[in-house]
Amino acid sequence: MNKHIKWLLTQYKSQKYFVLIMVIFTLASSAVQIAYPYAFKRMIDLLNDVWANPELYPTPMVEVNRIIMLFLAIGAAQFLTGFYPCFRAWVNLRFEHSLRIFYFDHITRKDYRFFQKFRTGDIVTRLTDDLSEFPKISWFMGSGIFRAFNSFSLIMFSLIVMFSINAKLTLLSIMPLPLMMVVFYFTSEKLYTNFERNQRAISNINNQLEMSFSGIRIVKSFVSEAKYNRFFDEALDRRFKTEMSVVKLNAILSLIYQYIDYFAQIGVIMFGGYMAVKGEITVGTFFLFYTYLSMMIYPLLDLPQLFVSGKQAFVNIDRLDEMKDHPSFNPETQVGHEVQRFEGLSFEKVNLSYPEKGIHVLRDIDFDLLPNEKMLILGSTGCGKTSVVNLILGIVKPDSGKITFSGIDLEKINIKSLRDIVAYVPQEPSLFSGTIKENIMLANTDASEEEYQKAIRVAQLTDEIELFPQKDETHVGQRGLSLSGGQKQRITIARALIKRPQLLILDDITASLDAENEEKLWLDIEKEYPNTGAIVISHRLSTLRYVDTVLYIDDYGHAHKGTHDELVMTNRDYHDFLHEHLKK
Ligand code: TTP
Ligand code: MG
Repeated sequence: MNKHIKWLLTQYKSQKYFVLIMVIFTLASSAVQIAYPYAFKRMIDLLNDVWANPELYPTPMVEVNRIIMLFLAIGAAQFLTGFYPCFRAWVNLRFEHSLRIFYFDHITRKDYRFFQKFRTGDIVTRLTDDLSEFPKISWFMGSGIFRAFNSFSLIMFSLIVMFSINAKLTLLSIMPLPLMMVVFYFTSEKLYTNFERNQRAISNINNQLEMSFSGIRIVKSFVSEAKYNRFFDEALDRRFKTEMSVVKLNAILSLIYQYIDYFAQIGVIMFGGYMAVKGEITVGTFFLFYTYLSMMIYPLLDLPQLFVSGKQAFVNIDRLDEMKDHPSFNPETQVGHEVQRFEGLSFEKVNLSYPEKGIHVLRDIDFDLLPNEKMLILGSTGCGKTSVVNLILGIVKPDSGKITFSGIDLEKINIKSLRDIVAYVPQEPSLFSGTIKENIMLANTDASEEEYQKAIRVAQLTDEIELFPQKDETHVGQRGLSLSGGQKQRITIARALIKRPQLLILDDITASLDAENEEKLWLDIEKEYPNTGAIVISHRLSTLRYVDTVLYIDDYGHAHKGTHDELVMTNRDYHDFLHEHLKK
């Protein structure tokens, strides 16, 4: 079965009761629409007959009253089916909601390579515009398909009634049908490719916007506003062109359809009129055919639209599935051995490269870390310090070699349980929209007020928070735009501490704490969080005072571990590296 159809069926199954109500509603609404002209035809024929053969109708008012009752019944049914479009819109929303949750959930479990491939703006477009805008997925699944089903049942019901009254006239009236199919076939392919191009242009623009605003400070500091404006102009220009071609094609399509409608009506008037004059059909039948046909034309033209909007929706489905199916290292973070305690860590001949950049970063790395040990990673910029941390957190996988955590192979560990006992302060801290307190509590929503106060105290934030306008209830922007880099990082340190981690990883805290505050941080950690293991990356040599051991990564990607004194004595490169640093 076609994969899109399968996809749709799975979605419908998840909402089967709503779908069932929609089916019933749709059939009822078509039946009501069909019944109205039919009652009219009965009335016309009756009046005509009463007028022509009054002797057959001794009590004509009884007959008339019966038809009036029929009209009243149709009116009542029409009232009920009036809620149908409203219900349909509601079903659209349900689909939109459940799909967005489904794909969002998948995306949050992706690794960094996913986010390198899909820019934020692109992901946002796929989750919003692709899902909810007019001819897109959720509209298609509810309104699109059921409007088509409505059209289809309306046409079928009309045809049944028409055939049962006069087969010859019916056949003559539906002749334009094949013509429309041909027209559709030739235009749809083109519309499909244009639509896809248009969607790409929209994503592109959202990316540009996202990039320019999230990096607005960089743009401004490099005085490159004009360059960005030009980029944006070009992107807008592309979108304008693709959008125009979709509009043009749509205009041509609707013009063609209008003419088909026109010819079909003329046909009925000619053939039907002729047959009515000859007495082959009654005036009521002529009326019925004319009404049914004009009622049918629009749905008939609308049906091919289903294929068009279907194709559009299928493009969107593919775009969502492309994200969902993008391979990730840890798609299942919930499986594997659970670790409860941090009982040390070891690297055995670990190699790491970034194939997309063609660089081999870490070579045959060997080291052990004991449970309560504090280790400093030193090395020149770009030597692979952050990469070591990423390996431990399971964010990247080694090319070869083995990493064990608490004696268990990292490959076999439930990564989520590992991340529960390890806290990580990234080199580039990021905050979420919300208050400072919310940002810190994020890591441990069960933390008591006391725990919270302790964490901000140890992160050397207490005095600073006093200075904020609303203390710790101060809102920080989407990326904490109103805070300094150092403030942001100290908030992320507090966020890490509130987890009471067994292993704390601090990636380059040099910028956020001066020497004095760093000393306070380490003394406080020792006091308030005793027996916490730590891996620290720092460019400040004074950090050496607070750690037990050093992992030095040289410029060839080899690692050397020992106490500072041991390394100075035995490793020439380390000696030189420190020497260089001291000069700075
Ligand atoms: P890092 O591990 O980020 O180096 P570092 O942390 O030692 O550097 P810094 O002191 O500046 O923080 O990167 C090592 C190399 O690997 C570097 O050339 C960049 C590259 N790299 C990638 O290609 N992709 C990645 O995702 C990362 C983290 C690094
Ligand atoms: Mg780094």
